[in-house]
Amino acid sequence: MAIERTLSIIKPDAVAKNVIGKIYDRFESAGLKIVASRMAHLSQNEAEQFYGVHKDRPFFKDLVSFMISGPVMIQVLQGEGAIAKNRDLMGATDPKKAEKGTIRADFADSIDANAVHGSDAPETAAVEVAFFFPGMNVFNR
Ligand code: RTP
Ligand code: MG
Repeated sequence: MAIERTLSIIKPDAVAKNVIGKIYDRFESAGLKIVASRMAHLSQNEAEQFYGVHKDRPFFKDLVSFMISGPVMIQVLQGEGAIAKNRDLMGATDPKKAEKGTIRADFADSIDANAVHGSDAPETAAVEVAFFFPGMNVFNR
């Protein structure tokens, strides 16, 4: 399997719960390297752009207001099959349906406040990494 990069966001609920380190440990223990990271408080415009694929969905407004409700931790994860591996670590979108031991099962409260975002395919990963880390701020370690 190829070495990939994927975009991960620790959402405002998990940042507020003080579990950034615990979530980083899940990534590192699974063999994913954090090759870029920064904390940010997204503007409405940034959140709307980032989740633009969902703009016609009924949950879009709630999703955007949740994502701007507090700071987020944004990182690029690198490793073998990083995109699928991160999605496995995250668990299902709805934490009630997420497998035990996944990040969402352990740290998320609801389908809206679901602790983490992860890119879902190579195409979206490339776009999302470039969105938050344009240019050379990703370290090839
Ligand atoms: P994410 O993009 O944040 O990693 O989540 P995901 O791929 O697991 O789910 P996605 O379908 O991309 O939806 C993005 C976010 O929108 C909220 N959502 N609410 N009420 C609903 O039916 C519903 N469906 C999705 C979730 O917070 C989800 O993470
Ligand atoms: Mg998604």
